[in-house]
Amino acid sequence: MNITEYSKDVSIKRTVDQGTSEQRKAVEGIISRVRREKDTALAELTEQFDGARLDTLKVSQSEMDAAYKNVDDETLAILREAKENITRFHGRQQRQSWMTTEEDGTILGQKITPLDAVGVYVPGGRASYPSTILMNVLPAQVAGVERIVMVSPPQADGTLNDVVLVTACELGVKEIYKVGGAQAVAALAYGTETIAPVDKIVGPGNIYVALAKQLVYGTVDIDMFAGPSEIVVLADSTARPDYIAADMLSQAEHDPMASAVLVTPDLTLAEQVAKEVYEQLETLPKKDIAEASIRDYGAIYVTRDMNEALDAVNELAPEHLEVQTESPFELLGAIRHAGAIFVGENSSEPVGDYFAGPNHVLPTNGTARFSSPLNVDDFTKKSSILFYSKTSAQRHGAKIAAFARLEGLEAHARAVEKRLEEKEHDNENE
Ligand code: HSO
Ligand code: ZN
Repeated sequence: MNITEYSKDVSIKRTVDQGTSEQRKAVEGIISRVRREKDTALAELTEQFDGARLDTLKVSQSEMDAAYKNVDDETLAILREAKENITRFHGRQQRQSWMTTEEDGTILGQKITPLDAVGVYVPGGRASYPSTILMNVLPAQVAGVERIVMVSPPQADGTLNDVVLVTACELGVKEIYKVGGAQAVAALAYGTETIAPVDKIVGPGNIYVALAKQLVYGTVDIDMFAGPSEIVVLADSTARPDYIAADMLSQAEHDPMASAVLVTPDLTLAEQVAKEVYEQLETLPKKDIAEASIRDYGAIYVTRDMNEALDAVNELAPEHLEVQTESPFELLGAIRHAGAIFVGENSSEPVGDYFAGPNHVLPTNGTARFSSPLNVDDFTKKSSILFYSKTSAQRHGAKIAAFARLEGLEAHARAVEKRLEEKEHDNENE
């Protein structure tokens, strides 16, 4: 991991897998096949890609009950406490519908309605994280979404991971289908005999899932095109190198393409962190992944001072930012671009991955410049409310008609003027 002097063109080295044209073609093929052949296509593709022959797509209640036998009480207690924290945090994001009334009787407002149905994609294999189920399902539930559907690719024996089933069950998710990949996304977007379509698809997945989500966007909404995980640590001479190294590795172990970056004005700290990273790497079970990530995407930038370090952070716009400095809260105002900001030396990034309450689905790849963590608003939409009284129609009608004629839209103008006529007519009869 190189220690580099900061320069203005600092960047996180990022690789976002956009998929090859073959992958895109394959996904297009799968989507049109699912649209045509529905459940039959799902069964055949599941056998082809997951090696599982299924009688039914839907997970039964007895399968869910059985899963509980393989999850210990301690795990269950941790899941439940995390669920409480995440629910409470997202509860504070809820917005109210509102209406205002003006003197002339005009009423304007905004009505907030939860989406009717949301599909949550849960990857199979080793990346099937229960924390991700909590982070995707709970905000939808807090928003008031009535129908939440989970899809996940089955293992070759036709089962889903026990912890995945138990987590879903703990959240009250009853509609779970054993189907993954692009075929699951197509089923959620267009529907099959068994799976009714949803309005939005969220959750991480491999490149085929990501491409499928992109292709069905418009028919349904999707969450985001997520890149590999990123962490930037902003630190000064008061920070502990062992903490920083541990936190950088916590992201590096996610993916060989994950990036872990330290930004500091302190060269001594930079050197200590570099040393610590390699020492701590040695004993990690996922050493190979973390080592590749640190080698190819790890970086340490040394800046002239803290102001320049803050510039670097804003330029990087990281998914996760840790601030380990003497007075971290004082720097918050200057931080403009970061998905989640972990303040102070005890707030290690995994605190947010699992437990504290904020969402761990965060903008990657510099998109923190313009987007936010997954949140309750993502599962609602707004309708505007407009009411014009006779008085308001009369007061503003002529101006609106003039505006319409400015745009050459005579029917618009007349629609408004009709109300003025009625008013005159009423008056005549009075
Ligand atoms: N750090 C990951 C989320 C995660 N970590 C799930 C562990 N499990 C992306 O924010
Ligand atoms: Zn993580």
